[in-house]
Amino acid sequence: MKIYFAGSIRGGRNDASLYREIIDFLRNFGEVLTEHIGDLNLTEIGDDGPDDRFIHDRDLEWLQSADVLVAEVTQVSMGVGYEIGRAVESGKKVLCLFRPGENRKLSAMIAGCSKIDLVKYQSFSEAKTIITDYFKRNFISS
Ligand code: 6K6
Repeated sequence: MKIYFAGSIRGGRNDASLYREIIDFLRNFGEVLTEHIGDLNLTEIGDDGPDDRFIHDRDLEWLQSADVLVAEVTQVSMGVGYEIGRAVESGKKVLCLFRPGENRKLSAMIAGCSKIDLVKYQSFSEAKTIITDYFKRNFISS
């Protein structure tokens, strides 16, 4: 099972430690291709890595090879939105995790897409339950 985790980078790193926790938990279900998204040293401005064309092409290759995209969509990110759209177009399974809050409204293009499984939550412990149920329902036959 290959899992592509998507979370904001240039959109803002406020949730980076939550991404780390989710990635660590996702490892119980398969190989997470995008562990770097939970790297607390990765900042939105860091640009000492590979160039943007390389990042885009490499990440899309990983996305195409994945069985499922799990996206944390609370922190608005163009890159995450783009990855979700590409995954939906490719017929991939997509789970989006969103923490509702004051002044936080999810884009209608994610909230309104019937091909996306969208689950609202508040805590990491709730996220763990949601992820476990999702993988059991979709990938683990009883
Ligand atoms: C690093 C530091 C600043 O910018 C970078 C770019 N490096 C990236 N490395 C790996 N994946 C990336 C990078 N930039 C964007 N992505 C992909 O888009 C990831 O898979 C994330 O899920 C998503 C984040 O998009 P933005 O728009 O928030 O950057």
